[in-house]
Amino acid sequence: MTSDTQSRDLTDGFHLVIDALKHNDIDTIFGLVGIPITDLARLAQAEGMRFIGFRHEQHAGNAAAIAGYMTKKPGICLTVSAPGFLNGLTALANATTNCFPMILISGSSEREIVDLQQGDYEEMDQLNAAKPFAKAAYRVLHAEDIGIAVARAIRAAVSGRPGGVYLDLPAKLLAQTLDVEQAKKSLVRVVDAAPRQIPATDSVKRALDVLRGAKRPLILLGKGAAYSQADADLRAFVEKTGIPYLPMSMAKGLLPDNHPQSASAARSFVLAEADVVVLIGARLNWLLSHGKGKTWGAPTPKQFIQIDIAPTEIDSNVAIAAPVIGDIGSCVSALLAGIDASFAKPGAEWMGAIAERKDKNLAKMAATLALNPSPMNFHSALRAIRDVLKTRPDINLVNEGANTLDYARSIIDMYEPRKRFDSGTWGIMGIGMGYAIGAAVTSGKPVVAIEGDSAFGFCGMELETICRYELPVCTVVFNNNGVYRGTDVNPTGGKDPSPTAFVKGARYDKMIEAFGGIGHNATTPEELTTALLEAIASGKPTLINAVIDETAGTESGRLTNLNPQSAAKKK
Ligand code: ADP
Ligand code: TZD
Repeated sequence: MTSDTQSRDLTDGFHLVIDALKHNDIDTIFGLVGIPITDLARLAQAEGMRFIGFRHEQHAGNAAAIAGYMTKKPGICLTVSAPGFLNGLTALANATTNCFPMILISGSSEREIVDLQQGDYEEMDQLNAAKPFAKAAYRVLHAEDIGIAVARAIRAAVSGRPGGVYLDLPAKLLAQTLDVEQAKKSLVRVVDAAPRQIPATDSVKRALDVLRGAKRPLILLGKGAAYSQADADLRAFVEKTGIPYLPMSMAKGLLPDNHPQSASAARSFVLAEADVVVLIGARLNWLLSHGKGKTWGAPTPKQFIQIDIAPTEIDSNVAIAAPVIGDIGSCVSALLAGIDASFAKPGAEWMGAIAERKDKNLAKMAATLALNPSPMNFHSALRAIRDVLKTRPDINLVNEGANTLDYARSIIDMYEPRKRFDSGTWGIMGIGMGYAIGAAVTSGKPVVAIEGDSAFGFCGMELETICRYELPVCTVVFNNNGVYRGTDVNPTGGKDPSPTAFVKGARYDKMIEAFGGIGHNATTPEELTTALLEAIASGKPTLINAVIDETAGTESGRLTNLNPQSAAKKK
């Protein structure tokens, strides 16, 4: 080093990455360290950011994604190169699929060696690998570009339809030096990262015209509506129009599930019978039977009004009569402005038919929930949890599994927005502990994670992370000894268990005890209630092994029809 460079004040790539994130009010990184980013994580902590270290990158990525969904700021996940990056990529793809804003930042190996495929440590062309799974992907080669790259990544993640963004940081970049003054000037603070997108007035008028012609209208709220944080306007729109609504699973709580206009308990009926459906931040994908077929009461013609920020979502599966393109807040407030005293609320016939269906279905469900079979089943266990959670609407609920997901979604009511996090658009298993950690860290509130035993297995090692950071997470494992159920046997009579079977009578509660957490084994709804109340009151990392009848539940939960059936019979 010359005396000239020694005398100048220098900074480097490590510092610039942290400075650029902090410059944009990002205060938390979820990640897993190693070459070349260990010092980056250390520096983040030293500079006052929160670094939450995981045991596997997929869960760090899931935590970042759910933090993004909760806050409308991109969640940050930091990984090492090739394998660490690939572990995080599943979470990035899941975030993009679910429209959650996150940024996966990965260190990468030497460009010259990677591009000539000369075999570097953890060699991989990560930028190109990330592209199909991300909304955008960028690489930074010069320290003076770090500021603009971070700004670009933030804007790409949160503007328009949110999604996952990949940022590739080659090892050499982190060590590059830059003059402090020049470095300061290179930082970019993103102005208006997700600008309002105002819908065209003619599209609003068209939507109102269609709505006025409806005899049996229905509003469908999706997680895009929950994400938009337009809570007051959404509620006003539902209440002013008087239209019954259905929340998609993560939109539960946007209006409290016990709202009189909720049609959840008459879901099949309203989907089949409605003549005009207002989709607000919900896609007509498999979760809504693609907007056609028996679910939708075919061949009854339906008219759809669809509010979405992504114009290409319109007409994805069926014709949309009235698209309204813009951010949900702006679209809903524009529609609200057109709902005056002349707007006729839905007629008594439609509302009466829904109420009748609701009463019938709720009475049926109440009878099932009142049963106390031994061993406990999904219903009696979920009744116990429901009754506890009713008293704590502020608690975050994470939920995955097959039967465990399907039953919990319909049995457990939500009362506040953005408190329910689940398998989402992909129906993915393994999000549980990542989402639980992300939700606990982001909200500072307790989390209850209701997990199928198979689902939990994808992410169980993160119990150590939960214990290490002393997070108020109570995991309830619905243990029925297998994937879906625990009763399958090997048809050959051989020693290997069936593909769906697990060790019988496993004690998942012992796992958390290994890390200093609190374990409970619950075999009755009463034991489950006591354990859950204690867990919530203590705020301590807890795992309840809820022993569920291994014959309860069905293959693939409610998705049995998606399993291909072989027509050929083996002799
Ligand atoms: P669900 O699974 O709950 O039905 P989806 O994930 O299928 O919901 O749909 C969410 C939709 O919301 C996506 O099409 C996305 O483009 C849209 N979206 C997300 N954020 C906004 C926003 N702020 N304004 C308008 N639309 C949004
Ligand atoms: N792998 C991944 C990543 N996601 C998946 N959805 C699956 C595999 C397939 N799968 C399901 O769709 S549900 C499920 C698997 C393995 C587990 C169901 O068993 P469980 O829940 O114990 O979690 P229940 O309540 O006992 O049905």
